[in-house]
Amino acid sequence: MEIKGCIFDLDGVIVDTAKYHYLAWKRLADHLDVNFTLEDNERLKGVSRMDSLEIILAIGKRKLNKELKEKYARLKNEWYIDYISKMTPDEILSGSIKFINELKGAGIKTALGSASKNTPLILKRVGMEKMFDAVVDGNIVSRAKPNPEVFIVAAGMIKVKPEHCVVFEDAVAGVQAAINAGMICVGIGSRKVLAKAHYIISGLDEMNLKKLKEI
Ligand code: B16
Ligand code: MG
Repeated sequence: MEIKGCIFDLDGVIVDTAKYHYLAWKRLADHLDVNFTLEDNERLKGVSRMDSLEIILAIGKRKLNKELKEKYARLKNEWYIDYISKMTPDEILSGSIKFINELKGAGIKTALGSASKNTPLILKRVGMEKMFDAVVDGNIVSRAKPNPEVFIVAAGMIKVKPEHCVVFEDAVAGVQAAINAGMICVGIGSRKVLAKAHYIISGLDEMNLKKLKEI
């Protein structure tokens, strides 16, 4: 297979914002009297904001009407924005910039494919707003991973057919979205969790052009 495009998830692949999502969700869970643990937080990775709230409510066996759900999702996001507004380029995960520049040098197109509506703010804070040939996020697409929409739209924007794209993902829902898009998926994390990924690494610092071509 000839690789012509690489699509990167944001949270967990380029930056570690999962810790900030956790702090903000934990604060909301405490407020709602729901016992929410770090282990529970794993289930929220790659999942949309409203679906994440639904998971937390299910954990606490709580039921809320639509207005209250919207209110709490907004509140969580305000707290989350307080955290990410203080992010710096030091928070870019190791190996990301080096690998993306290597791809560019080889003429391989790059795109970002994230569920987060806060993608523009995060990219700005870490100084990566001009890094990718295309950015597709939760403001552009409406169907959450594992729906493949985010990756299909990204491939369209960089004008590469899905079968020539490789996706880098850290979440179960994201790996499934890449597979649903008909793309090769490199999972970032553990083989046990990301069982469906075609290849597993622990972070982009383990990846380079030579390895990519051997996949
Ligand atoms: P927001 P990714 C995802 O980002 C996160 O992994 C997930 O935990 C979060 O709920 C989702 O974005 C929505 O984020 O509330 O900022 O719109 O992994 O797809 O880059
Ligand atoms: Mg992710």
